[in-house]
Amino acid sequence: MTLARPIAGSARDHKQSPLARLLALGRPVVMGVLNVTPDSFSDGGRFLDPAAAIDQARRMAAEGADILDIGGESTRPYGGAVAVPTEEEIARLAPVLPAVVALGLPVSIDTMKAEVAAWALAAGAAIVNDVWGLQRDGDLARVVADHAVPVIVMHNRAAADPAIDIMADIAAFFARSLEIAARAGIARHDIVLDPGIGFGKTPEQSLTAIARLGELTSFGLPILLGASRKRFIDKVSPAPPDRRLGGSLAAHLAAVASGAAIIRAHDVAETVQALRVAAAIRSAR
Ligand code: HH2
Repeated sequence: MTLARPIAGSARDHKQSPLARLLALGRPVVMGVLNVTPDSFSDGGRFLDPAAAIDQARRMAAEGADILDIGGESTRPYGGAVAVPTEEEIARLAPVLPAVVALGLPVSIDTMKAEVAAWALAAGAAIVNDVWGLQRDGDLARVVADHAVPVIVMHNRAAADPAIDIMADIAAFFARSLEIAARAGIARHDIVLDPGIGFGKTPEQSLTAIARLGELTSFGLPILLGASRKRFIDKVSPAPPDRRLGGSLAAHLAAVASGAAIIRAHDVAETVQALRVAAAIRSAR
């Protein structure tokens, strides 16, 4: 596969990325989720129509999102995803992504495919979000390095194993991803780590990953958490995906208290409000 190289690949060497600028604000950064898919686990089909997707992006921007995370393939944390060919994934994104970029917020591309990432970066995306932590598509690390953009490295497993020490597994996975990234020439300051709530984990392991999130700060890299509407919430307090806002907020507040720098959420207004109130309470001590 031949992937076009950017014209000025490392011209950003001495400039801060838009993500680095957000992280320097010293408050949690909110990433709004935009799924241009028919089968996402919580909102599949709602934003497959380009006009509906662009409206949703606009709404999330108005509600205070700092980053918009757009995906054209469901990662289906709980299995059952239909693999989407590259052309189909790009065809879903093509009528939406340029309009989302035009809103002026940094856009991340949620894909595990190098070709889709290269296409999205050429179309103005500024961050790559890989739910396989650079370990699925062997070309993805090079695309990220060539464009000198930040990458979200998420922990994942083909299947959950309740018998393993999930924190040790996450740490070992990150170590492998960091090695791949270093070999490809990705700058360490461009890497964000994400324990991958709901991915290859039992609900109990997802809870453990949130409870022990602080341990992952030993990598010295920003941490992203995406607990929004995920199934572990249902295990604790039964509710369908669109009724899990309370659980999502509880998990995200706990994550920020443990050092998470970025929160990935579907319900942007409520998430921004919860984070602001939690911060105000902290500073009123
Ligand atoms: N979760 C989902 C998708 N992408 N990326 C990161 N970095 N972290 C996450 O926790 C994460 C992610 C699953 O949520 P959603 O996008 O709503 O569902 P689907 O993958 O079914 O479209």
